Amino acid sequence: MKELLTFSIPLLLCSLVWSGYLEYDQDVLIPADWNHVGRVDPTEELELTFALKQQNVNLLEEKLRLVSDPDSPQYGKHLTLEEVASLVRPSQMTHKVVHHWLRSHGITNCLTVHTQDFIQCSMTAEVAEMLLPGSRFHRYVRNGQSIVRSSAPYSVHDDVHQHLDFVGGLHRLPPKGQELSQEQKQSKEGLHLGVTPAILRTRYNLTAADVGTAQNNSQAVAQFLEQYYHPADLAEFMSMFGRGFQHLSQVDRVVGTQGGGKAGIEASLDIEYIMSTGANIPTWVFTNPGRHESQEPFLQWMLLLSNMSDLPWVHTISYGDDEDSLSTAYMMRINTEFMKAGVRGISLLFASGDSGAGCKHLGKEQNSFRPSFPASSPYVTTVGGTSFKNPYEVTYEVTDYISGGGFSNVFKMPEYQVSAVERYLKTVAATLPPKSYYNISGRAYPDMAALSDNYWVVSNRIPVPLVSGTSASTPVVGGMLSLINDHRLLKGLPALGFLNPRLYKLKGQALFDVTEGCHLGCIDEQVQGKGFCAAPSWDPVTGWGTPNYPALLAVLLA
Ligand SMILES: *[C@@H]1O[C@H](CO)[C@@H](O)[C@H](O)[C@H]1NC(C)=O
Ligand SMILES: *[C@@H]1O[C@H](CO)[C@@H](O)[C@H](O)[C@H]1NC(C)=O
Ligand SMILES: *[C@@H]1O[C@H](CO)[C@@H](O)[C@H](O)[C@H]1NC(C)=O
Ligand SMILES: CC(=O)N[C@H]1CO[C@H](CO)[C@@H](O)[C@@H]1O
Repeated sequence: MKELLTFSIPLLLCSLVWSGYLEYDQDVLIPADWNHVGRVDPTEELELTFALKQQNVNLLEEKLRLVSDPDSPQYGKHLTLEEVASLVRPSQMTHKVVHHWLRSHGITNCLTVHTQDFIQCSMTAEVAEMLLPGSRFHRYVRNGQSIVRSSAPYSVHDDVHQHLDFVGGLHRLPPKGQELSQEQKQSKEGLHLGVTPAILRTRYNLTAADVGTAQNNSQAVAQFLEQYYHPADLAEFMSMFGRGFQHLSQVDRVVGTQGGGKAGIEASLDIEYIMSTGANIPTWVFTNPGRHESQEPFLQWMLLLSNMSDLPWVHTISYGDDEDSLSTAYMMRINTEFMKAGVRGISLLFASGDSGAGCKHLGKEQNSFRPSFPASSPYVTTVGGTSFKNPYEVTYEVTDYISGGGFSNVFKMPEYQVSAVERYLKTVAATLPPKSYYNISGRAYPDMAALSDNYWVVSNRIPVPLVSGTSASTPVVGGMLSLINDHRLLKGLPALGFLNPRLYKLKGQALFDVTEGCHLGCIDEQVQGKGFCAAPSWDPVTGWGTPNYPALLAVLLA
C-alpha cells in the first residue's frame, strides 16, 4: 500500500515552481479500517497546529550533550522551561511572516505555547483549504472514534515555507498502540508464572524499602488513543498485587480529559506497573484523545510539555509508528522536542515496539526491516522486552521475540553508542542479516529492556492474565528510574534527565545482560523470520539488558 506514495516525487518537483510541500514524504493514505464518511462541510471548524521554525537547534543539541554527559562539568545543569524558551524561540521575522499569513486569511483564533514555537489555530475547513493548497478535508470513523484528515498532501505559500517545519492536523492518525498481545505462547494454561509486581520486585532485586520518599518527585504515563485507566481498576490491582511494599493506589493528577466508557488494557497496564516499581511516587496521567477531531493526540502531548514549567521527571510512552509512514520534517522536529525535554532534566522512555525488527515489502522477494518512531529517536531511552528463560520460575531473562529493535533510516547514529554498536556488529558479524535489510549508519535501538511477557493486569475490574508487549517493560523501567531520581533528589543531586550518554558509559555494569534469543524479522528466504539476535554486551534486541536495581542505584547515585 505504501508504494503508492511514490507519486509524491512529481509533486515535489512541481512544488519547486509554485509553492512548497513541507512534508513531501508524509504517508497520506488512510488505512482501510477507517471508514470514509465524506467531505467535511466547508463551514465546519478545524484546529491546525503550526510548528514554527526554531532558532539555535544546534546549540540546544550541544547543551543537551553537555548536561547529559557525566564527564562534563555541566552534567545535570538542566535548563528551566524559560531558559529553553529563550534559546529556541522563533525569530521575530518568523513570527511576523507566519502571523501575517494567518491574518491575511482571517485566522485570528490562535493559542501559543510558552516556547512560542507552536501556534494552534481554529478556522473553517474552507479557510484551511485556501490556506494550505492541495488539502482536502474528509471525515473518517473507526470503532466509534471520528477524525478529520486531509486525503491529499498540503502545500504552503513560498513566503512562509522557510518559517515552518510542518502543519499538524492534516495527516497523521492517532498513534497505534504497541499491539499488546494476549495470547499464550506456551500450551499449558494456568501453569505459567504470571508477572506481577512481586515477581518484578524479586527479579530486579527491589526490597520492601525500595519505595519513593522524596518531596517533589513524580512520574507520568501518557495515553493517546481512546484509552482510559479506571481509578477503581488501579485500586483493585493494588489490593490484589500490592502486598509487601508501600505504594499509592491513586493517581496524583490527570492532565487532559479522560473519556468515559471501558478502560483500555494498555492504559491499565501502564499505570498499574509504573506505580508498582516506582512505588509510592506521585504519578500523573497525560491523557489526550484529541480535543478536536482534527488534532494529532501525540502532537498535543508535545505541546503540553512546552507549555508546562512543572513536570514529572520521568515519562513513559507505549506508542509508536513506522518511520516510513511519517515525514522526515515531522520526525526531525519531534526529535527537537525530545531535546527540549531532555535539556530540562526530563527522562522520556519509549517502548521499542512489538514486531521485532519489523518488515517492509519493497518489491518482489525484496524486503527490509522496518524501524519505528519515536523508538528510533537518538534523544529518548528506548525499552525492549524479555521473557524468563524458564516460564515457570524467576530465572535469568532471554529475548522476548517480539522485542522491537534495529537501526533508524532517519537519524544518524549518535556518538554515545558508536563503540557499543561497532562491538556488536563485529562480535556477531558471521550471523548478521544481509546488509540490505538495515541501515548500519542509523541510530540503533533499544537501549535497555525489562520483562515484557505474561503480565497480570486489572482492567474493568477483572484480573486479566497473559498480557505481553514492550508496553509492559517500559513503565517497569520508568518506575525504577523514578526510584533512582528519588534518591538523587534526597541527596540534592539533579534528576537523571536524558539517560543514554550515561547508560552507555556504564558498558552494561549494573544490568543483567541478555544474551539468548532472536527477535522477529521478515518471513522470507533470506532471513527466515529472524531479525537480530541478542549477544553479550549491547545488542539491537534488548539493548544493554535489564536493571539490577540496587546495583543501578549505586552507580547512578555516584
Ligand atoms: C499554554 O498555556 C497558557 C497558560 O499558561 C494558555 O493560555 C495557552 O492557551 C496554552 N496553550 C495551548 C496551545 O493550549
Ligand atoms: C540480584 O539478583 C540477582 C539475580 O536474581 C542475584 O544473583 C544477586 O545476588 C542479587 N543481588 C544483588 C545485590 O545484585
Ligand atoms: C540511512 O541512514 C542515514 C542516516 O543515518 C540516512 O541519511 C540514509 O538516507 C539512510 N538510508 C536509507 C536507504 O534509508
Ligand atoms: C512535578 C511535580 O510533582 N511538582 C510538584 C512540586 O511541588 C509543588 C508544591 O507542592 C506542586 O505544586 C508541584 O505540582
